[in-house]
Amino acid sequence: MDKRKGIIVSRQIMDSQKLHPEATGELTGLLNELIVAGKIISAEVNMAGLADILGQSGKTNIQGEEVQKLDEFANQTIKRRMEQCGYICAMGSEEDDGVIPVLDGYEGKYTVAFDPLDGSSNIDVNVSIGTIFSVHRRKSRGKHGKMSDLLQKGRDQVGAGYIIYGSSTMLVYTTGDGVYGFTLDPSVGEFFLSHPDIKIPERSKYYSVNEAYTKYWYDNTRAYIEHLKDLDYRGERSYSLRYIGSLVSDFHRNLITGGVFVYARDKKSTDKPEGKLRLLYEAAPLAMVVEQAGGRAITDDGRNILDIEPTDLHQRVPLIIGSKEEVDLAEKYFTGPV
Ligand code: P6P
Repeated sequence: MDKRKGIIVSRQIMDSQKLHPEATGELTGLLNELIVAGKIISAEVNMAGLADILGQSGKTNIQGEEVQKLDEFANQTIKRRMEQCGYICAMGSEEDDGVIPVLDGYEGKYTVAFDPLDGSSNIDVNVSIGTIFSVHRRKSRGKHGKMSDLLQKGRDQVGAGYIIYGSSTMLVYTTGDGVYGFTLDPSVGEFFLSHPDIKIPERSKYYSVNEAYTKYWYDNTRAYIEHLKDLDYRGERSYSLRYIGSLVSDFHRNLITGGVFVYARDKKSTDKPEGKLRLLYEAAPLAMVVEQAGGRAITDDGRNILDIEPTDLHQRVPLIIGSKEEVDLAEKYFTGPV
């Protein structure tokens, strides 16, 4: 069936809202604003090679990383829409230092934390990249949102998801009632439901890890990866290594086909003792998506990503995320004797 005659994303979001009689429509409005931002970013990403928007902006972000021009564009696009949508009280972005306020008089009851364009090192070589977002209900009182409204654990998210700018642009999100995937038809500028109720296969087909770091891994990580290979060698399982170096792309492929993504702590990055990936706007939103799809997300000492109490907007966290069987196996390796 031509899915372009199917369900559009605004109807799906409205249907999800109807499951919650107490809902006031603000989360629906917020998601629709994020979707518009995604469409704007998608158009720019797809023209990147032509529109002199590749390359570095000459700026450095809070992480001390070179900011790509498209990073900056994506960040500004989302901030401009969010600051005046009236649904949120505060924002946090991978590209910005602290709490990003909304326009005076436009405060709402949610917060959003986002990575505007994850995988930006791949932008100039035409590899898929993505926007990741996480939505919480504000907790504080008073006019303006506070950092405490952003520093909430993943378990308390009311919505989470990502937009992947790849061979097609897809939105994948959850509000706690399953995971839904929509594909953008750029000819009409509409997201159509293409992946209803996504469930991640219980067993992985792929494992995703940067094997160049093998010498830097701690023993349990090395033992776990070697065990996956051994299962393959003994014919008990069959894996392929797929590692794009773009978290959203590696996660999305594993979500659809079954896979486990591993970015544990290592001895390589002394400035990143907790690993490279960020909790609030990378690990936690993807952990909500994967749990809603039947998978799991843990740290390399067995903690559930969704139960970690954040202490800093940009805190990093080790991440093992994907198919239940392989994450269960990882938990054994990361919590038991090696
Ligand atoms: P490495 C991209 O820079 C990113 O933050 C994630 O999207 C990706 O999974 C990871 O870094 C890749 O890191 O160290 O393997 O290059």
